[in-house]
Amino acid sequence: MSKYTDILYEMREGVARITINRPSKYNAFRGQTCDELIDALNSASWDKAVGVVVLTGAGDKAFCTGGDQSAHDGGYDGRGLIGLPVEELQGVIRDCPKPVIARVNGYAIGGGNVLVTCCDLAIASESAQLGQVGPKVGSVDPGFGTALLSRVVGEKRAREIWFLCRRYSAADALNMGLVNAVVPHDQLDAEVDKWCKEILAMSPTALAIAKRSFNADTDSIKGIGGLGMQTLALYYETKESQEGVRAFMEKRKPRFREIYEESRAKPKGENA
Ligand code: 2NE
Repeated sequence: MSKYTDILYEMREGVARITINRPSKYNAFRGQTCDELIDALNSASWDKAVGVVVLTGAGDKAFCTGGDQSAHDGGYDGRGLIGLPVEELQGVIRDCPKPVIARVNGYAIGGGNVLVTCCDLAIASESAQLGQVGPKVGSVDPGFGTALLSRVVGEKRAREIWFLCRRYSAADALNMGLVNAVVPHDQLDAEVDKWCKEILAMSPTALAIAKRSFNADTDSIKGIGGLGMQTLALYYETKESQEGVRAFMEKRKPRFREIYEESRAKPKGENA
């Protein structure tokens, strides 16, 4: 019996496949999901029989839609600064000494999009849609979610993605370098298998050195993320952030500007 409730872990012919298994929540992660992903990624990282890790979501709708908004009440339901150890999760993807491939089978939104950004490679179904929602729902993923994204797609694009919160097709994501390949949905597994087989023929140690060398250039972003999460925890205590979560759950437009203007009109110390 599996020790996991929110994810699936399968190991076959050198490939560890980790699946976020919460399709009814569009594979959004809660605290428990993050902890299980961290545990599974650590296992795959240090299992010598594993040569490649594939990260994906269950079902056809979503890869991952980020933090589970139904478990967010001025903070999420798990451990860490914001109730979700996302910075640790992103760190284990980067620290894993093997290539981690995002198999993008559907929506990669919010923190889900950040996971795609952190993975070494990404292969998407034609039906996938990618994008950020933070400023639309009272959140931000500082660190890898912003600064690494700008390394991947360029500064102007990264700012557009965060400031406008649009959804991008898989073809758009390919054009901007956020994914490596796009294939028809029914060919996604065959394509992922092909990439895995090619990687498995390579020297594992050379791959590990190459990955760490790529990472070395952007590892300072981890520090920015830690600082950012500290700030995010304070932001989550504000009415402005909480309005974003409520509006999403109530399926209505958020009243951000009104709340922001009201808070600025108050004397110092009454802004929260
Ligand atoms: C994913 C997206 C674009 C889909 O839109 P649409 O219109 O196709 O479907 P709908 O109706 O919005 O969603 C379908 C069902 O999935 C749930 C919805 O509530 C809805 O449930 P029902 O009404 O059918 O019961 N759902 C989707 N995403 C969810 C989520 N993340 N948590 C809980 N339930 C979710 C659209 O749904 C969307 O934009 N989702 C927003 C995702 C979101 O707000 N993510 C969190 C961002 S913040 C974050 O990830 C984060 C971070 O990156 C770093 C630190 C902390 C947090």
